[in-house]
Amino acid sequence: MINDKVISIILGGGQGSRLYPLTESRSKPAVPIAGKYRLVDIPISNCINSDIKRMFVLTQFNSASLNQHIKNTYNFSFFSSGFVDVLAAEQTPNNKTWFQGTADAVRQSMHHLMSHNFDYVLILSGDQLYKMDFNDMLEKHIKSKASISIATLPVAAKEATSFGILKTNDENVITSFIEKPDASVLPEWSSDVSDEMKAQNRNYLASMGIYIFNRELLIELMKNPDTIDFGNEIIPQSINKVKVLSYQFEGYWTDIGNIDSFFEANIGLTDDIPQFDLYDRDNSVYTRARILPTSKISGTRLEKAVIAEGCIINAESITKSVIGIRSRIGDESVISNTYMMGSDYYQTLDEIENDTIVAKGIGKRCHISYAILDKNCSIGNNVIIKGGKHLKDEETDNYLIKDGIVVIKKNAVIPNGFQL
Ligand code: ADQ
Ligand code: ADP
Repeated sequence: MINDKVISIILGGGQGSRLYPLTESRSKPAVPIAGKYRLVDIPISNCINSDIKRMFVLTQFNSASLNQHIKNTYNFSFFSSGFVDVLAAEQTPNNKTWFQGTADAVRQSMHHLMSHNFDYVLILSGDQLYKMDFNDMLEKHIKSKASISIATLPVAAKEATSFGILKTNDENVITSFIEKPDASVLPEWSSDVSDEMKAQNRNYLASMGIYIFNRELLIELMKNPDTIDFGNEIIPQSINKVKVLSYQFEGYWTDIGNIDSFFEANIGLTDDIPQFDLYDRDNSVYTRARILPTSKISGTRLEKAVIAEGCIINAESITKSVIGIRSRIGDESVISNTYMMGSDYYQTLDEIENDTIVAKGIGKRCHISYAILDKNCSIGNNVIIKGGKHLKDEETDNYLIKDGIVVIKKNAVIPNGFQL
């Protein structure tokens, strides 16, 4: 089987500064999404569903939550050669610097790869929401005798400046590539796309940051210490030197690298038919199997609410919101357009009933909208948090406002009566 010849490298994140404060105490792959998963579960699930079972997750910042999650979730059977290993930036006698860019991160991990048998390396980003069958990409890569394949997707001009943009010939071979082009040069970079894409004004072919490299080529490229990044150096320098194939993808794919896109991706799951389908019998999204009770809901009007296991909810209403594991929401509270990540643990009844401390979860008579509540937040009674474009960017010990979205930090305590 060809997938036995593949090792996957998941780029788990540099500093993750665009997702701050969600990355304040954990590495980006460990950021909780969709009420019960973590970011890294998306590329790992795509690999498992494609029968690719050897993965390295590269991260700059080695958090306890990432290691714990991977260790407790992806236990491959005794008879399988599968593994998911976290490789954190490490200092060795030969290398005193941390990962600089994506290529540098892969370079520093090559010695771990070399002890395995493989013909192809599949390089993935850790902050994207999508489902893809990598086998199809791999088959096309092999069939066309390419040295590198890049998954590509048509995008509109507005987004094109944040991606690597490319052009291909009739055989889907990439003939030119520019990383994050300036808007002024963009018109020269449009491509002939399908009628459906044209109708949506998606005329630019973007790199999805998903690459297949042939083993010997990657080893050779990694010998040059001056190339730091795939998008800035490795890819543009390889075009017209080796055969670089474009693998066209037209399904749902979104980059969730900043607070705004992270919020939209999560709230998008509450749509009637979400673009990212978690209810797909052929492509499961895997995560840690927790022993949690069912959710208990009383007197709450639910409208487009996605609710994870183990919650105790007495709110008045929950609209267009994702409520994560072990969340507790008190009487008469009104929640809309909110992603609540939930709690890592339950408090005892004594703790919840103790009036001198604010209990975990959301108290009574609160109004919360356009917010992300990180894990283990304690929101008192009568709290009003109304995000929206009227709010200016701001940061305090307990919260950060970015693009109108209020992010309540992990473990934050918001006192009774607080208003924003
Ligand atoms: P960007 O996403 O801007 O563009 P980059 O910042 O290099 O590129 O990140 C790619 C992935 O690698 C992200 O998941 C990031 O978190 C991770 N990463 C970055 N530095 C890392 C490090 N030192 N260690 C581990 N992981 C790291 C890239 C391409 C574009 C393409 C877009 C598509 O360069 O051409 O269009 O991806 O999203
Ligand atoms: P995050 O999801 O924010 O990255 P972690 O993964 O570090 O958080 O923490 C989650 C784990 O920590 C869970 O397994 C949970 O059981 C445990 N945990 C954290 N705090 C507590 C606590 N105060 N009491 C019991 N367990 C806790």
